[in-house]
Amino acid sequence: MTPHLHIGNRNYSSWSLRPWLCLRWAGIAFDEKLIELDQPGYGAEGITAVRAVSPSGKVPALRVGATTIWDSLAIAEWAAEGGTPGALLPVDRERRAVIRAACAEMHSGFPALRRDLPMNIRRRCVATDLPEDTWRDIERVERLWSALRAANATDGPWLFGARSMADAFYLPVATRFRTYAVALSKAAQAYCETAFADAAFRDWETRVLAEPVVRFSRAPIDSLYETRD
Ligand SMILES: N[C@@H](CCC(=O)N[C@@H](CS)C(=O)NCC(=O)O)C(=O)O
Repeated sequence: MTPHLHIGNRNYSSWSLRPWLCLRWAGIAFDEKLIELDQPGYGAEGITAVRAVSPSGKVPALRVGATTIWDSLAIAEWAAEGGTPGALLPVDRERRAVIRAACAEMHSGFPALRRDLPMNIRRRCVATDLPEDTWRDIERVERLWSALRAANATDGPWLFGARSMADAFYLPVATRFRTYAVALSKAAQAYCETAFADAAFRDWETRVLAEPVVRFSRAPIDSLYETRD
């Protein structure tokens, strides 16, 4: 039976993009079902259509037969275990653990970056007056990317040389830096360009750009920093 991935709006839902990329990169066939997030209950895990498919009231959720996997990291791990060997996690045990550490840091961290630079793939603006905690998050991402790129430069253009689960977890962050015109080091910018050229990401982005532009009404995602647009 083909797995169903329930996702939120492609323009905004970074948590949906991550496992979607992992499934694609792992070569796993799946159907996707989009749920509009700009609905009553948003932000309170109270959207009826989401609650019908996800016990946490949040997307993504992957339905596999009678099983529901309701978290992006768990879906990514499921894809790594059952998809093309090595597509998301390498054979080397320590390397796998470090990739998982990078994914876990994203999954459980960077609250200020998420608050002040929400994913908004189609938008371009300049973020101004960012507070100190947001800059700390940005600087940590830059340090992480630079260190990984320096260590893995000879193995390929992704964070760990070859493309891995970590790239799916940080690709939405690359789009945030682009959306809000965050200036990056040369190495970090080159990494972003690699990510933006990925065929699966381009497929997602093409679909974002083909959607009618409707401003999100239940959170100020489309109006942040508006006076400086
Ligand atoms: N830890 C979850 C986070 C999922 C999440 O926050 N999803 C957001 C959309 S990007 C959501 O469904 N929000 C609905 C709500 O808050 O009501 C994961 O990794 O999958």
